[in-house]
Amino acid sequence: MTTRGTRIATAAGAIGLVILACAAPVSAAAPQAPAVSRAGDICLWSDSDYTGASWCWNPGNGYVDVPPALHDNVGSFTAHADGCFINWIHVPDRKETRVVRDGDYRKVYKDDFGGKIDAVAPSC
Ligand SMILES: [Ca+2]
Repeated sequence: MTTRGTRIATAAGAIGLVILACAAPVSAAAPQAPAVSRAGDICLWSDSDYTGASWCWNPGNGYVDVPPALHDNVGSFTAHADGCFINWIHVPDRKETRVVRDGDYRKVYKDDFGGKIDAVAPSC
């Protein structure tokens, strides 16, 4: 009787811990605004002066096609990581690239390579 009661109490305690562990990350992530430029990211905006639709890439993501809102439509960017902007001429053998270095930024980029960007990758 005593042994059984202890087992149930232990099981209930374990379930309580699991619920707490699952709940914590959700409440911690909720206040985060989208597309905040963090260390280690390259962030792109659809308009100049870091405005409009935005999206951030991290080198750990590997090669990524930019979202539709930013395809051939990057108005500004900030880089807090090294990377490579890619414009595909003919997949997979012909591309134009621009090396991006940690610390690079452009307030106005659409009249340059920003108007052509299709993808971001860790290196060119
Ligand atoms: Ca393009």
